[in-house]
Amino acid sequence: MAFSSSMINSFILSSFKPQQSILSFPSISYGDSFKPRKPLLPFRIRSVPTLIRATSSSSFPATIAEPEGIKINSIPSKPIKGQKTGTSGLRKKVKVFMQENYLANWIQALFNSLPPEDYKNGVLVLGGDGRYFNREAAQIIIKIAAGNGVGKILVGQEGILSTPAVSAANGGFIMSASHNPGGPEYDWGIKFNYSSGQPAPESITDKIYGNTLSFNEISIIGLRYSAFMQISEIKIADIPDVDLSKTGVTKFGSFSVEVIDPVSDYLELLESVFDFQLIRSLISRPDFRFTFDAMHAVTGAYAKPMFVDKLGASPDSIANGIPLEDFGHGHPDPNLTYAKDLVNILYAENGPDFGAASDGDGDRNMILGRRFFVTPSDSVAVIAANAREAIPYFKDGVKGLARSMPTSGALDRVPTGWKFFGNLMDAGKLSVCGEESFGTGSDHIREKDGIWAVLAWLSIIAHRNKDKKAGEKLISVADVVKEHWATYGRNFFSRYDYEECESEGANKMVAYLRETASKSKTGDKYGSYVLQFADDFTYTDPVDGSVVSKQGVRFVFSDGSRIIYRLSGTGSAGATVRVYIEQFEPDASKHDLDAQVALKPLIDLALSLSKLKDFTGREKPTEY
Ligand code: VG1
Ligand code: CO
Repeated sequence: MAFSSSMINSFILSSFKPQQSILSFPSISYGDSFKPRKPLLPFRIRSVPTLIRATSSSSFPATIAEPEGIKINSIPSKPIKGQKTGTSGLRKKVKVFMQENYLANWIQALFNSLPPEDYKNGVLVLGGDGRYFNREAAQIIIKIAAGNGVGKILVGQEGILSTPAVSAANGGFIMSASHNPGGPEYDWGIKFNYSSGQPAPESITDKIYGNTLSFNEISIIGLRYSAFMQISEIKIADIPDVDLSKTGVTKFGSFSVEVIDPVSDYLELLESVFDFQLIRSLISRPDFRFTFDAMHAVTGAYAKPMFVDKLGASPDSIANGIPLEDFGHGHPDPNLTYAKDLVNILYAENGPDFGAASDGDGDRNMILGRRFFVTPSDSVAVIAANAREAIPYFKDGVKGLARSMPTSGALDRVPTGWKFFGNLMDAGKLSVCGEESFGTGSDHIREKDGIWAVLAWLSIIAHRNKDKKAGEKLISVADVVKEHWATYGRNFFSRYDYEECESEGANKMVAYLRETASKSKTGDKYGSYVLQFADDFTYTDPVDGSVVSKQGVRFVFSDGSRIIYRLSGTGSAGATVRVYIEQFEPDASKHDLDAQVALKPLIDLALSLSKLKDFTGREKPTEY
């Protein structure tokens, strides 16, 4: 794409707290050396005096440390297999997490993996999307954090704090399985965001995984000394459950828990990024109708304060605005399948002009115009193209743009998962980025941000219509996207998901594809397509040089068409096969074709080339 590395001027937020102004940095271009954004470790937001004194005891449960006024117990535990984090945190069925010590082990392993100076007596943020088991999990996490010497926990009221809001507060724990469904039979998950609020890199998550398995080693050494030390321990504070329903501070000796309003700071941050006055002027027009579907997930807590109270939307423009533990039996994934109700509203006769939805933890988004769906790949491109003129945060231009590898053939810069964007942002190389999986965001925080994307789109539409008088036809979402295609060409894109396949078949298929790719050579014919190259994507982080391999098998053809195969890293059971299909079309007369029609020959090739049906037994994808 034309935007790949147009690095112009830059400006970076200095830190999260109330942004009076956005700091302007002198012109920086790609490749220059510059100072990374100063990392603010999540546990160092405020300092709390050191009061923990370690003591030893062999009584059971053993008292191992005595912060002023509270007792800390040592609970014995054994290693638990399978706690490896995937694309974004650890996700399992809620029943798995409810097994004895399952969550506690992982949290303890995490503290065992961090340098003590990063958390001892420091402040930790705890948030979540309101799903089933978060209440119990919050209490477990609070007690283990206290047991390990954290000085203070900031927790969202009722345990609610969206992924973007936690990132904005420079990181911590997020209790969420994101877009996966919730409830006793469904999914639970936990993410850990580190440093400047970005998802923990693999160097940390690998260490945590190692520690979940190495409880044994500790116990073997311990055997030689004492019967009690042979058992690995979870350090847990002996304090009562904390009331998370009201804001305020509860003190337990030197440790404290502060229940915070989940919305205000995050809202303030977004006010410093966008021109709220401009957006308000659009939303209050009688000839513009807006609707937002919170899918009974975390953005329910943000939608009214943001869209209604600040931006003047009518209260009935918010659908499913109350966060529920089971998302109202829904699947909080903002796409054409799971946000079908919203799609029906926008495609109905005389539907609204603008519709949006967000996922479980508020980091994904879907944007719709009247009878028009904006693909996430187009969304990030359109935002990037219009950012400078419509969004004050980008008034001096954008520093850089990136898409995850499956999102577009143009960049091929980062693998799948937001964790790979954080370093580029900290290094001042990246302003706007997106994933085909309904994730869009910028360097105002270190996560994708659903509400940010909605505000970005509203800003663009508002900007384009700001001089339109009442009665004049407004420039619509569809107009903006079509104009974009006419200028840059259209990338037809589709993703096929095959959920919960049997792992063995899925793994065999990937192995087969790897082998096919490694044997292939430029010029090989695949029907009417001529191969440019095929490989298994490896990503080298340009900032710290870390390398991740096996990120997706790619077949790229001479006309720029691509087929990519990878296994999901966010499922809670079995294997999910993802097939990404993309084809570039410069000819504007073909831009109105349906993507499935335009991509039919390539989709057929993708299925035959992989022998997907033979390996997985699946006739049809699960969605899309
Ligand atoms: C999926 C998406 C990926 C996204 C990840 C986390 O991963 O494809 O683009 O970053 O989910 O998003 P996978 O490995 O299942 O393809 V979220 O909103 O679940 O934190
Ligand atoms: Co999410």
